[in-house]
Amino acid sequence: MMADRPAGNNKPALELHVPEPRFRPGDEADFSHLEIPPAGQQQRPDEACEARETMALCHDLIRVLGEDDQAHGPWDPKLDPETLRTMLGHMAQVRAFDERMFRGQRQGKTSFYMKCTGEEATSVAAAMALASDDMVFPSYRQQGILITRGYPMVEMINQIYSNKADKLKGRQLPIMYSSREHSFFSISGNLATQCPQAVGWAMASAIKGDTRIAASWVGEGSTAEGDFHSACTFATVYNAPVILNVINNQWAISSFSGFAGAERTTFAARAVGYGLAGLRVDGNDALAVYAAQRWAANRARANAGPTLIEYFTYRAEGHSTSDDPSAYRSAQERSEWPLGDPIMRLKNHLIALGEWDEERHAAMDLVAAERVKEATKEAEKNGILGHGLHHPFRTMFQDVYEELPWHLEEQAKQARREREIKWPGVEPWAM
Ligand SMILES: Cc1ncc(C[n+]2csc(CCOP(=O)(O)OP(=O)(O)O)c2C)c(N)n1
Repeated sequence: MMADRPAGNNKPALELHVPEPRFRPGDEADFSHLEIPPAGQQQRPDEACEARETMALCHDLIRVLGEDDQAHGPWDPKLDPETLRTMLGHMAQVRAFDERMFRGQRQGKTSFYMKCTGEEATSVAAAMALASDDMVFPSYRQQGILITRGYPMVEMINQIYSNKADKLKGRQLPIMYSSREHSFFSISGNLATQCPQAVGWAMASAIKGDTRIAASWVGEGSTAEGDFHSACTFATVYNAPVILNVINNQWAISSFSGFAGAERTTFAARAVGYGLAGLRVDGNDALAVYAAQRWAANRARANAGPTLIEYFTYRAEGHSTSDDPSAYRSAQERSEWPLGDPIMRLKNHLIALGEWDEERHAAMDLVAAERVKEATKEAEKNGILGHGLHHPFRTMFQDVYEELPWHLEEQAKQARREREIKWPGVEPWAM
C-alpha cells in the first residue's frame, strides 16, 4: 500500500522559492527587519560547555559596544586602553592600505585588488585574540591578519604587483598571500578549501601533542560549498582544536546571503546540527569579535571542542576591483547598515573612556597613510604590472617537479626560443 496523491484540482501545485534580495539599485534600503539586540545582554557560557548550550547564542547577536560607546556585559574582554589603541591602529592601517592599493589598481600598477572595508574587526580583533603562531587559514579578505602579525607591507605590495621581489614569484593572483613565518597559510582562490585544511592541520597539531590551534575564515556564500560541511564533520568527529570563522558580509559578489541559506536560519546555527559550539557575533564590534575568538581559542586549547563563529557584518565596497556593486544592490545599503563602522565604533569607545581624541585619531590616520606610501615606493623599485620587472619567465617551470618531465623541458626551450626571436637582447632577468 502506498499513499495517494491528494485528489482534485484545488490543491496548490508544488513550487520553489527563489531568493530575492530586499533592495535593488534605486531602492531605499531599510534594515528595520533585522533584530539587533542591545549590547551586553547575551549570556557567556563556560568555555568548556556542551555545544548545545550555545544554541541560543547562535540565534542571538553577541554585542559589547553599546549606543553609548561603552562596553557592556559578560562578553566585555576588558582590554586595557593600550591594547585598544593598538587594535584601532591596525584597523586604520588596513583601511589605509586598502585605499592605496585600490587606487594603485586603477592606475594600472596591478591587475586586481580586494578591499575589506567595514570588515576590519573580523580579522584584526580575531587575530589579536589568537597566539601569533596559531595557524590561520584565511580567505582573500583577511589582510588584517597579516597587518596585525607584522608582516611587512612592502612584501604584501611586492606580491600585489607580482614584481621581481614577489616571494610567490608571480604564481598567485594578487592578494593571495602566503607566509609560513607568520603562520599564515597560502590563500587559495578555490573557495572553502581552507576549511578542511584548517581542520586537518588542527588534527595534526593534536596528534603531535602540540599546543597550537588553527582558525579558518570563509565568506557566508562559500559555506554553501561541500568543503565547508566536510570541515564541520571532521572537526566535530575528532574534536579538533579549530575555530571556523564565517564572515557573513551579506554578499557573495552579486549573490545575496539568501542563496547560501540566510533566509531560513543563521550561519551560526549550522554549528549545532554538527555538534559544534556556535556563536553569532556583531562583526562590526571589535570587542565582541575579540571576546568570541578568545572564547573559542580557550575552548580549543583546553580540548573542549571546535567552534563555528558567524560574524554579522557588511561588505561596504565592491567584491573586488573587477566588480561594480551599483549594478545589483541599493547604494543606500552601506549608509543604512545598522551596525555602523567598526573603526568609528572603537574610536568612539576610546574617546568615551577618555583615552583618545580627534586630533590623535587624525594624526594616526596620517601616519598610517604615510607608512603605506613609503612601502609602495619601496615596492615600486622592484617593478609594477607591465613594466617587465617580474620573475624570469623560466621560473614558471621550476619548483613543481624535482626533475622536469620531457614535455615541460620542451616547452621551456620553446619559450626561450620565442623570447630570443621576439625580444632579442632583453635583459637576462627577464629570460
Ligand atoms: C569553488 C569556487 N566557486 C566560485 C568561485 C568564484 N567566486 C570567487 S569569490 C566568490 C564569492 C564568495 O563570496 P563569500 O564566500 O560570501 O565571500 P566574500 O567575497 O563576501 O568575502 C565567488 C563565487 C571560486 N573562486 N571558487
